[in-house]
Amino acid sequence: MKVLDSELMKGYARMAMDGYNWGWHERNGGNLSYRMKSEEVEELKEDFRYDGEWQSIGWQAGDENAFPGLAGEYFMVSGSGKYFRNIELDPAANVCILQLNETGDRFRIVWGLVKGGRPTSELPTHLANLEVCKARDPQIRVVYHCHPTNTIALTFVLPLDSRVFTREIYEMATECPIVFPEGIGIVPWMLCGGKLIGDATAEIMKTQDVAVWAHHGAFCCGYDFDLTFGLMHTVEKAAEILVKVLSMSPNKLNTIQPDQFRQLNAPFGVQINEKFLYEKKDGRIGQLPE
Ligand code: 2HA
Ligand code: ZN
Repeated sequence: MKVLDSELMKGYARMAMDGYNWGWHERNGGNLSYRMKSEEVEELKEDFRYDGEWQSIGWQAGDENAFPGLAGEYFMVSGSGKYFRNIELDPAANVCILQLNETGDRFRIVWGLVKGGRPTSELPTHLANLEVCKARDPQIRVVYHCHPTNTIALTFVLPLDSRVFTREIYEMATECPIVFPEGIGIVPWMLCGGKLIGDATAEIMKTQDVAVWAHHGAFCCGYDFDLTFGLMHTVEKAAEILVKVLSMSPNKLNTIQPDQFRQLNAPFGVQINEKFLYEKKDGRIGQLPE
């Protein structure tokens, strides 16, 4: 089968367009990677070419990237400098499928980027995340990076502390702790595109599905495009409510209390991490645990 006719390509392009339509992909912002299933590789292999040169994964000076946990695997990845708004229009020019070598430290392009280019500048972070996510749960295949407006705005006014950020987001929508009971991790501002920020993000993704990059954007992971997009959408929706609340008042008159969150655990089959359910002194938004 041709890659362009596959359900995988359609699902990938739809997610890219959804993110663009939500305003999370200005210019060439954001990137999306998918670790392919072996049956998808088998089905699409006839459309691959194996004459591409093996290339190193890091593009910043001194970066030595190796992902032995992903050796030999295939990934659908957006192109560096490509615009999400063009992906659906011309997937073959804006997306590629790459294969890692048997030691996981080189890749070659087997499909796509037909007008030239490299995979996303954030490839080290994507592969670092996909590697730890695979070790945590082999069903996790999608890693998504975008620039969601309200989530980013909050990184200027909330303490850059995973507990506070998560708790304030949780309080904005009952659904949040059910969708991401392990909360949101925070990466302070760091140089993007390199190994250091990749490692910091992957440290979070060992246990959490969402990582916010202060003053930049967010990363999330999931089993498939629907779940991963839905996760980002849920976080950003709650962030938008918080921005509205903060624009009215620095304090909340009413909110969801820790014991009310705990009531969600049994009926929804989740275990909300207790570190987010600390007591607060008053309704002030952004207070640190005692
Ligand atoms: O330009 O979003 O973080 C792509 C990015 C880099
Ligand atoms: Zn970015």
